[in-house]
Amino acid sequence: MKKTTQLLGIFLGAVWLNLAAAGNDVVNVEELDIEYAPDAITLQLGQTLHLVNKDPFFHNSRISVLKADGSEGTVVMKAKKELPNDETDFKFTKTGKYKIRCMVHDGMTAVVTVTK
Ligand SMILES: [Cu+2]
Repeated sequence: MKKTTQLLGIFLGAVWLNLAAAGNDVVNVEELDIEYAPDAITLQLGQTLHLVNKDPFFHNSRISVLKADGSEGTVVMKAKKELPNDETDFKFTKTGKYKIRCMVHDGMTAVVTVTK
């Protein structure tokens, strides 16, 4: 009986984790055909940006602060080589606008708006 209870606890824990992962805590962005899809992303503080490389070659995404004049400021996530099917998670710590840029594909960018 004790073992059954333990197993049930583990099972319920796994279900809860799955539900949490499938909920609103994650915002998915695909890297496909040398574009970010979507390329305009809004997420709330606390949510995780989840990048998935769906292309058969690598990307190298960097995230920086997007300034009012359109230029890029402080880098908040250093460029990271993402092989096919690689998944990258990033959590923003401040509200504002950010730019995701692939360092190997000119013009492959996305804008992220982080709200409260
Ligand atoms: Cu790329």
